[in-house]
Amino acid sequence: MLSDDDKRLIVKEAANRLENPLRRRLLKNGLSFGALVMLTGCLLDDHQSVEDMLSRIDRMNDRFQAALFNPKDLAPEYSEDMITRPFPFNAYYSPSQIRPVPENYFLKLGGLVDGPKQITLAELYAMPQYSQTTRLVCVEGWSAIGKWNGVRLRDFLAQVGGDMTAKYVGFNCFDGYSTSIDMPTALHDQTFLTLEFDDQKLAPEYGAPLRLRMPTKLGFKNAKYIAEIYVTNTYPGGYWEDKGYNWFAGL
Ligand SMILES: Nc1nc2c(c(=O)[nH]1)N[C@H]1C(S)=C(S)[C@@H](COP(=O)(O)O)O[C@H]1N2
Ligand SMILES: [Mo]
Repeated sequence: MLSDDDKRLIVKEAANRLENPLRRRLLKNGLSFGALVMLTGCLLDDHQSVEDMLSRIDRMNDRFQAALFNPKDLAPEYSEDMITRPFPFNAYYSPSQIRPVPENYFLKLGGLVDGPKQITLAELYAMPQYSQTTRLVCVEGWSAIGKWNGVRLRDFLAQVGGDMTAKYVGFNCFDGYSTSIDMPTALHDQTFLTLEFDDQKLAPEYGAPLRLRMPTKLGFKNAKYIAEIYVTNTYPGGYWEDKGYNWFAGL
């Protein structure tokens, strides 16, 4: 049997895991032990069921954010005189550890894709090009405005025969990094595979030769040095997501 103290601790931990906007919604009405049991369908009578409940809360955060995401809402665009120079570099390692990607670069394709299994940079440049001047927001507490040019991921998926009814698009990177996004975000107007930063070919620190850029998601979802893109219905996770960062990571 759980003591009242145990129950209080469990509710507290659950509340900590909740992220806005779900957090605001649930805490407004007071989050009780009974409400948690009902909400997650977990009995909360042993250690394992508490763990299950907490991971269900993580998925609930994602679902709630996904439900609120309006694929037609555009993130703000800025004028070019507002671009942050120099633009910050960030990765899970220091700048001295940046390694150039292979010279004979090509992008691999995997999963639910009908068309080619690989794509060259020339083929990417041949697709319709768009530009965005938007703010990149890092969870570590900084943000910066930059200009990125490239192709819409939506156009790209159409061209390579990606299954746009699938749930996820995953990204594997040359530096061992990985991330994944929901299909509605993949199809959003401002979700780009970018080839240029500040009207120049992407520099090594900013993800050369190809990076994902989405102003509707936190910085860590914006994969640099993309080696492979795959389409899947199996939850792919990612480098930070597997360490407990919120997967949806919407802005
Ligand atoms: N391949 C790869 N992509 C990555 C990262 C990384 O470590 N490796 N870091 C992410 C994080 S946490 C942020 S904030 C942005 C930073 O992009 P920037 O270096 O262009 O500012 O890249 C994201 N994409
Ligand atoms: Mo970040």
